[in-house]
Amino acid sequence: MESLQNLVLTTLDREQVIENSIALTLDGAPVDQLALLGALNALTSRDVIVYTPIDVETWVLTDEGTSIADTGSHEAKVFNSVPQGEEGISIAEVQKLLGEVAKFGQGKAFSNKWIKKNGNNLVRLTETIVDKTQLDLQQIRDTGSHSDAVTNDLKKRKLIEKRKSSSFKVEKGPKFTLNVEKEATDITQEMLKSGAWKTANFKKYNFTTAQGIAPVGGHVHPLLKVREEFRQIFFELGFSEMPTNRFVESSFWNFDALFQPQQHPARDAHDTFFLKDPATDDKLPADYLERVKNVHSKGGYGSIGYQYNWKIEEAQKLVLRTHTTAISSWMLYQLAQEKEFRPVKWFSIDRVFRNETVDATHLAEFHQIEGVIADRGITLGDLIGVLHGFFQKLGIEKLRFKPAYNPYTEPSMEIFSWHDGLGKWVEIGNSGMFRPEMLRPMGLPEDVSVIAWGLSLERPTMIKYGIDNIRELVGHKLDLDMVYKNPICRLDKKMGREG
Ligand code: FB9
Repeated sequence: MESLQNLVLTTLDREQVIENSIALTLDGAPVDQLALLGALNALTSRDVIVYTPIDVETWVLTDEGTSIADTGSHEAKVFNSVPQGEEGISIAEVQKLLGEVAKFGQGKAFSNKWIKKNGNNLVRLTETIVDKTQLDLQQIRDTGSHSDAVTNDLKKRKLIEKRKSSSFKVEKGPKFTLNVEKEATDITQEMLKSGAWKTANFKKYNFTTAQGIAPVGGHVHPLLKVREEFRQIFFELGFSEMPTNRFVESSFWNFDALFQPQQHPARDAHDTFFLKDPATDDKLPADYLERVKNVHSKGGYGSIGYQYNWKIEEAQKLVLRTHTTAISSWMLYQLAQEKEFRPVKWFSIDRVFRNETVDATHLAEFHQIEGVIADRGITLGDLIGVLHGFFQKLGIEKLRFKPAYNPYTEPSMEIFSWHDGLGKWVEIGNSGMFRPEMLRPMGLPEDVSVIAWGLSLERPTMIKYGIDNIRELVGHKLDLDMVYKNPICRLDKKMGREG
């Protein structure tokens, strides 16, 4: 910046005025006008100079235009490839010699009456030519201008384009001087100590043209945007959120309390992540644990149980929870400890972990969305009605239910919705009524039943944002631009038809 300031001052001192700064050079190279503007503003702020912008539109050559200005036009090259004499040269030969140039130059060479067809050959109509296109382009390269007729033709042929160049006329200001003192931009410790701050020349704040730095804020991940939409839907339906901030769970709450037998394959290390240290949790409610042990091994409440030797060691093993239903079971147990039963509508949306084979749409973890309703005498019909109400909020009108199996619900149903795009029914979740073998040992009253359902957060999110591979949505290879730029999420009516 300073060398530019010196260049302006010495030029003004020598020539009194700079008619057009486009002519200025520094170290033999044209001066960048944008950089020069910074120097001019600095000098203007102390009335050393005054300047007026000169906005000029000039013609500049495109890459193809530059090549023609250097080596001749396509039509001239076609003419030069045709030998003197009546025989001429075959059209095929010219195309072999010149390739694309022949295609572009032949027509113009005909219209210039430089060549003509003779059967399959081209023959010359004149001995010499003037390559006007090349000459016109060289003039534009040198002067930036030409007649309208020429510039219109060359623009149409994409050989030139218009460019606006900003430059400046610069004159001496009322306080013109060659000895411009460097402006101070900060008060330093030295200045304070020496007292130089008293006479220092401080640069004025530029509140008019300074480009502020765009504040970089945080960005919400699409999964969390969709989670928020689902949270609002549950709140609208009168549900309260369960406290799911517990990824590590005992096998007791994750499996045994849900009447999931200890030899169930889902409890195998191939399907579940077990912790090494700490490996177990022995702080489990002894009386409830005894009732769970009995219902697994001997049955009860009308059930024959699984008739196996239930082991507390299995129940104490710590795992990464495989479903948020571990929290639902803990919450229902807490509810059963209250003096008086009260109906509840709970939901949760949080991460769960499964030791599964990963693929394009499945990772070893996903977010489970779960709804739970406990009340006296509610039935499967209530569950179906609630599911219609819930999915209607997502714009999904057509549901079908297919009998299924879950260890902890009976009956259980897979939930299907009609997918317009695919023209078929697609699975969108799972549901059921918690078994008595799960609820009764908790101490819930005989007439209380609990309906529940679940789905994943990733599937609707991938559909909403048109993401095919789960690794584009989560993981260390995520394109953060996607997080910064993805639109807000509204799970509106059309979501169902796309979903
Ligand atoms: O989310 C799933 N599919 C889905 C959901 C929504 C959607 O679009 C939006 C509505 C507009 C599109 C698709 N599924 C469940 C079905 C499949 O994707 C399935 O392949 C993957 N499932 C996960 C489990 O896979 C290991 C999705 C996840 C899932 C499955 C079951 C539950 C929760 C999540 C459950 C439960 C449950 C049952 C009874 C009681 C309590 C909880």
